[in-house]
Amino acid sequence: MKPSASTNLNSLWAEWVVEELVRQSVTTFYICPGSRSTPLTLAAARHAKTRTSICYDERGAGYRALGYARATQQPAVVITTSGTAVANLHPAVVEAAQDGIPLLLLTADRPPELTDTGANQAIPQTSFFAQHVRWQFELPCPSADVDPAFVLTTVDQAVHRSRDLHAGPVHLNVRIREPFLGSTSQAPDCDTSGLADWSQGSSPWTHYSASRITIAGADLERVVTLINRTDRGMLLVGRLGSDAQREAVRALIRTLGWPVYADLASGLRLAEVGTHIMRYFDQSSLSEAFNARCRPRTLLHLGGRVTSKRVPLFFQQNRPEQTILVKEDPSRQDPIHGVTHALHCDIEWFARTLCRRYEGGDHSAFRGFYLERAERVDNIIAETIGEEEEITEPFVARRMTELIPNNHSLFVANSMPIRDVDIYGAHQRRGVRVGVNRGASGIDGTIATALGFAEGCGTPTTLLLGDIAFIHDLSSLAQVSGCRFPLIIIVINNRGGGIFRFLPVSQEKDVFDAFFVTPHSFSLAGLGEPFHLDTYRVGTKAQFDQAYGAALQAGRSALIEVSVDGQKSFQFRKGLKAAILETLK
Ligand SMILES: Cc1ncc(C[n+]2csc(CCOP(=O)(O)OP(=O)(O)O)c2C)c(N)n1
Ligand SMILES: [Mg+2]
Repeated sequence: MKPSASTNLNSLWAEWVVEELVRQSVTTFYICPGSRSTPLTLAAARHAKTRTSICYDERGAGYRALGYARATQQPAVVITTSGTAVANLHPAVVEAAQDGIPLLLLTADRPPELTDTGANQAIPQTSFFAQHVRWQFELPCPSADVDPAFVLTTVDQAVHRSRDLHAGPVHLNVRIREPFLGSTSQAPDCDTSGLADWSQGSSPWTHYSASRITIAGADLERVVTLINRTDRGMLLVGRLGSDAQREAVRALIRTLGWPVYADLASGLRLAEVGTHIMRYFDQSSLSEAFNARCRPRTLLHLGGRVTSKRVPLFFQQNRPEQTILVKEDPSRQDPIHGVTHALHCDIEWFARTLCRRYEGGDHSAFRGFYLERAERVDNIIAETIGEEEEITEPFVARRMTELIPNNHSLFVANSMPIRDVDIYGAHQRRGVRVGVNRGASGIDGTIATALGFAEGCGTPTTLLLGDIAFIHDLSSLAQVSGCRFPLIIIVINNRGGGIFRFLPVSQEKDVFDAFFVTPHSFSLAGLGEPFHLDTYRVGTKAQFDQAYGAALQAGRSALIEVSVDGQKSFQFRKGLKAAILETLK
């Protein structure tokens, strides 16, 4: 690219920043309107190779970028003006940091002479996200005295730090002095001769090699020997980041022949991967008789942590002799303090290596024990949900996973939706990509994250969320119709936070409803209309099939409000749990 002649250094630096991002294959920009960020916005908007979306609010923009990166492992860029605009990015930054998701923030800031002077819309922005970012840097006000290559190497480092190894959020605070609009018709007022070669080409200034950590020698031998020698092994699969990882783990599942517990975030939970997946382990592990017989000697945990509370509890009470944890970043992931071997290395490499090195015995008896019970539990769940005439939350979770087409993506909100899909979800949906925000497990930003996830996957997407999570992110409804891929929002309106019914505080009758469930009588479907969404109201099982089927067929973004009785769904889950325990006796 040839830098356009500009008498305004702000424009020139902004053009370099955007061009270098594009050369690093970072082309998705979520832009929030504002004045101080004008040069950045213009550079992104006018670049031929960027894909830009306008977001009205920065909180939603941050989450949308997070959702995009969840699907692609590539950062999207968020551009904001100064002040509280920056502060609104905080929740998404925290979620990205907790779950190792790339995110690139370009926040415009005032020049030093307007900092801490009472100037309008000026807050301390330097190091604003301090402990939550992988890297932060301040680009000073553009100056002819500064080597232009500094701008490019700063961008290269920012991209590298956001997506390599310990991926996560990166913050570039960009100081900009007025005027914001520069002429593009005159010669640039700084020496750009050092960029001559760069300008003629299309490569980034600095190529960073992608890192891949492998282990060797005694560390690898020790673990391979343990795995080869164990007679009762179990595989636990948490969040996996990429399709390449999933393919490698699928191959490992076939090679080991061990029983497998696949978390919803693994992307394997809803798919049929051979006959090794133990479904409903979460529910099965409730039976003491079952627990006594199914403790593995060796637990091999690949990827992120698991959604279920009961699964870690099971391993705390039935400790395996060895717990081997394999994950790609160095952070601790061991809330029950059970890990005996922690391998910080590339998951795909490890799975493929183990496939080649595995010489263990036949685990079919141990696996069969699990699978036979899983099938019984599966039947009980299908029967019980089928027989119940009223629409319940587990029904919606299960039915949605039966109806969602294989080329769709699915985003599931925290609170009961993620638990219900994890426990009751069907398992024939191999092509469906699944996203969840389990880094900090917030109920916020869910609609925006699902939108970004749809854009990252490049597919129509279904979002399942609760009414309070929906209300939390109402402002993001304004972004939905601007998305190129249809988002079908299924909001389960049980009139408050149904999850709290499972907690001991539910017995504190004087405060429970008002302070925890936070009941309301709002009708939510109508909120879709002003934002150009097709709307559906559902109160029965048949209506659910009809509405979801129609929304899928229409191929447009839609809002489906499913009204359920929260107390009845709670009782239904209790009954189902009792039936599962009975069958496992
Ligand atoms: C940002 C944030 N605020 C508060 C919470 C605590 N919290 C967890 S679940 C929940 C209620 C969610 O209600 P809803 O979305 O309707 O789902 P339901 O429990 O009914 O399935 C709340 C407030 C949280 N996890 N994240
Ligand atoms: Mg609710």
